[in-house]
Amino acid sequence: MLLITPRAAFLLAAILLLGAGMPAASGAEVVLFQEDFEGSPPQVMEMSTPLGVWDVGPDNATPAGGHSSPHIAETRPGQDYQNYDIGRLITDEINLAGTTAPRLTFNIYYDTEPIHDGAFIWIWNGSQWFPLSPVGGYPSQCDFGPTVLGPNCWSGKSGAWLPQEVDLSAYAGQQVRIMFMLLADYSITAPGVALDDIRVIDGVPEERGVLDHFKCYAVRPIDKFEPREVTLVDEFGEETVTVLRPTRFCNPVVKCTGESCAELSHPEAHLTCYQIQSGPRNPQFKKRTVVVSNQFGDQQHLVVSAHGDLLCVPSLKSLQGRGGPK
Ligand SMILES: [Ca+2]
Ligand SMILES: [Ca+2]
Repeated sequence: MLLITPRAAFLLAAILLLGAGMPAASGAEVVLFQEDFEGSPPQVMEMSTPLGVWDVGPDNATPAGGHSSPHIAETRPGQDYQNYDIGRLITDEINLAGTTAPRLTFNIYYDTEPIHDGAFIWIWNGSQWFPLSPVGGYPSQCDFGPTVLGPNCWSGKSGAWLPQEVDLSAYAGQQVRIMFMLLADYSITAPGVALDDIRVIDGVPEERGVLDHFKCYAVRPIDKFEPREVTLVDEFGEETVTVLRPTRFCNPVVKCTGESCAELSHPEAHLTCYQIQSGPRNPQFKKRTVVVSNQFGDQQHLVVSAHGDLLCVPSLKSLQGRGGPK
């Protein structure tokens, strides 16, 4: 989303181009369940019982950023979990009637004994529990000892809050509950697991895949470009930036792997990218870790370390302009 300042009328044109160059989203997101632990009581059926492991409170121990502040759900706040802990946080019932492609998203932070203690999620469909797996799979395989089979899990140190996504399409039309489980074996403990921003959403996947790949070229402006100030709002926050100059022009590109080539979804949609500079009054950028999955690898952990330095604006292109060979 862009907030337009009075001095940034040019971006209004960019937004108009966004409307002209790219189709509107085909279906709005429908939020079926949302729990950020900021209100009370939390929408959970079971948390502190039977063994009193999970609780909700202000976050005093995890890295900054990556979740809604200040409250989180965490195992044994202020202390390590205990040997043999079985911590179950089970949501209220979530109605997936009428959904087509429901998905669960949440943020997790964990610091457990590697392998032998860890967390995982299951789903209740009204009659039975089934294990769930995040998109891209769990990062570890746990071994809780001889009495529990080793499920895949989140275990060891996450180092940061990590966003997770789980496909719930198999449960469309059903009434479900989600269980977040921490299991600990008989020795060695650690701070535990924290959760926040649990959401179940429908109506997203068709909108994916409408984005083409882009190949970007270095450009310089022929006409003088007047720097201007705009305010940008995204999921990392709001900042006011100065748009300095166009530096890249990007074409949608057909990419072939072996003999298989993907067709362009929107051959008319191009990008023009501008170098931007963060304004002096913006708050200091807090580093955060994101996990991305694409054809070059699942669950790639990336540290986002600085304010944005490039703004890419959807653009229409004409080859009839000035400027030398076509
Ligand atoms: Ca929160
Ligand atoms: Ca242990």
